Amino acid sequence: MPIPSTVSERIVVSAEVASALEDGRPLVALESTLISHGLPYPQNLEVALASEAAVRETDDAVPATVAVRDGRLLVGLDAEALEALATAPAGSVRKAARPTMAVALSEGGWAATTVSATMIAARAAGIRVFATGGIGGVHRGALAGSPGAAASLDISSDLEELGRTPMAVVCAGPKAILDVPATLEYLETRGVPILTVGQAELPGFFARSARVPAPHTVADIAGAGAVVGVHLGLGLGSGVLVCVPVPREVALPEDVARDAVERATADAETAGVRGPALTPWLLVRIAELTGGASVRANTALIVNDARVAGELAAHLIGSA
Ligand code: PSU
Ligand code: MN
Repeated sequence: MPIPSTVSERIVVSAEVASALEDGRPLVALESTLISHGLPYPQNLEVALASEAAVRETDDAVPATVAVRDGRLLVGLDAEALEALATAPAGSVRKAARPTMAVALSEGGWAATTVSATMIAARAAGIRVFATGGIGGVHRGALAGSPGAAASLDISSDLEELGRTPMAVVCAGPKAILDVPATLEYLETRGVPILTVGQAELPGFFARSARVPAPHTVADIAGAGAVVGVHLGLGLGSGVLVCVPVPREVALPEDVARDAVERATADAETAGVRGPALTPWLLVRIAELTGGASVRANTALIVNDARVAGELAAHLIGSA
């Protein structure tokens, strides 16, 4: 029987990422599910390229977009690979998370990595900072169904990964489609510090505020870097969530975001959408309901997170 290959043996690191690792330069992992499942073409490709450029705004910082291809975990994609992922026909790219990584690796072809799968690959490659748009979490209705419906127990594997993989994950808050207070409780239970940069309320993904107090606020990215450095140094095993609000000029007003999320959630229930298809379905529905404004917010917040992550990675190695 052949010896199964480990995560490390399956990793293919691009030449640029490999030399950045060797030279001790700041590195930022980027995920690929938001390219294949989170945003429409061409915004998905624009955001993938702009995120890489945003990481590079910090001197010496190098982006490493992660995806699965033909049984390999790629860490660092070139422009051609990004385009292939962004233009693949709907439904042809799998969504690889911790529970679906083995299937994605055994089937051949492309798979996009979610937060959980990207963290697994980034850790094995030696990368400590990762930027995404919004993490997955406890879905509304996960713990208690609406009258007549059972609890779905749909809790993203992103949360378990944050509990067990030491890495800083920069986001604009848990996705607004979630039960945000329950998501915070889950992260607390799993030992994940949640740092919000520059404001007292937790960022609300499409909106500046989730209308939930931030568990802890740091003044700026340097302040976040200091806490992240201590947390990772302690070796507790868990990750750290760093939340930065969506840029003001494209943020959705809180009531607009809330109404769209509530309507989309009700529509998903009526349509019977559940499981891994739910998050992408809701994002598409919210885009329709907001006339595209949610997509503008989503793309801007992803790029902003990548820029912040580049700075954070530089602080962590003491070069900024
Ligand atoms: N951030 C975005 N858009 C996305 C995602 C994050 O702005 O589409 C993806 C991430 O890959 C995250 C996933 O891990 O959504 C969560 O999916 P689920 O709820 O099925 O675990
Ligand atoms: Mn799920």
